[in-house]
Amino acid sequence: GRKKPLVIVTRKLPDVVETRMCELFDARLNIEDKPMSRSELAEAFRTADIVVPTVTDRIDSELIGQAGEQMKLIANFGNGVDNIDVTAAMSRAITVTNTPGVLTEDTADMTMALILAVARRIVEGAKVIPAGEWSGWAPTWMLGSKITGKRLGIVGMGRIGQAVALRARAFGLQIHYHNRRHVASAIEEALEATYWESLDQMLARMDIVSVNCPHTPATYHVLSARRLKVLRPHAIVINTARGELIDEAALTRMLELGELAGAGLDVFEHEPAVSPKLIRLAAAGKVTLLPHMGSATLEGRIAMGEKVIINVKTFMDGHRPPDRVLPSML
Ligand code: 8YV
Repeated sequence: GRKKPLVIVTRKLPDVVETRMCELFDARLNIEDKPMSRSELAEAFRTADIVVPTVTDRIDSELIGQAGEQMKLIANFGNGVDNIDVTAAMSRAITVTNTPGVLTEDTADMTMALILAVARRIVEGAKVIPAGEWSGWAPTWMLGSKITGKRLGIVGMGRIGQAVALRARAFGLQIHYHNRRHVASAIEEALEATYWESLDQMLARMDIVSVNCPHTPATYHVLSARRLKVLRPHAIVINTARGELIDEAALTRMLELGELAGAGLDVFEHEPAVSPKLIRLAAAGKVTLLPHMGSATLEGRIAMGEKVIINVKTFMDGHRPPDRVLPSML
């Protein structure tokens, strides 16, 4: 029969995904799950027909420039494609796909979890009993801030932003959002969501702000030092999207100075490095820090793998893969 395409997968994926990949493709897996070095990645691009990278692989123009003639598809295991120079891939006629839709709910759940954790001091509280430090209930101890009735401002009202809004509604939060455009009016009405064309004007009025947009050149530091200053001192900031969306140093400074009430961060500007200042703020109960776990469910990872497989298979069959990413989408 037809020669199976060589598919190089850069990281360890769930067993069921790897098994299926081996049935369908000539798949080269990463059994030890050590991230590939730069030269290993370059070698992959020289030899593979298809590469399946993750957020931890930087697929820049230099790497794409080294791709062999046979290299035709980058099937990202992940939704965000900020790790890939999509324009450079296009110019080499390499198709790029991602895995949208299947991590929406899990990421929105984690956003809600961080809102609750920060506002209700869950992480701080959870340390008390194991530390043997609980001497009993007291009326004014461990007081957080009420969620119900507060204003949530969502920056980026795509699939994940809308899923956050849906959850937040059930908690009695008032939904506000900034986006390039209005969402469909039926959705806006169902969520009783208020659209803000001006991000600054929205920020000035919010109790909680959650960023849920992709990281692109246009959204880099969308919460810049200047914009963070617009927030009121009781506001909390949540990020389950990408670290680059927020000026992390400026955010940290404001938290240290008490110019913001708290933050819940699942992503960072220089992952996996997290500044000692942020870690100190976590120890002081000001921020909750999670290690990029937003989409980390077994079901979600398997669904992401299935998406990758469908994209690869469709592409190999000579059709347009369902989750093709175009530079115009970024
Ligand atoms: C993963 C994510 O952590 O899909 C994304 O954009 O951030 C997460 O699902 C990662 O991207 C997998 O490559």
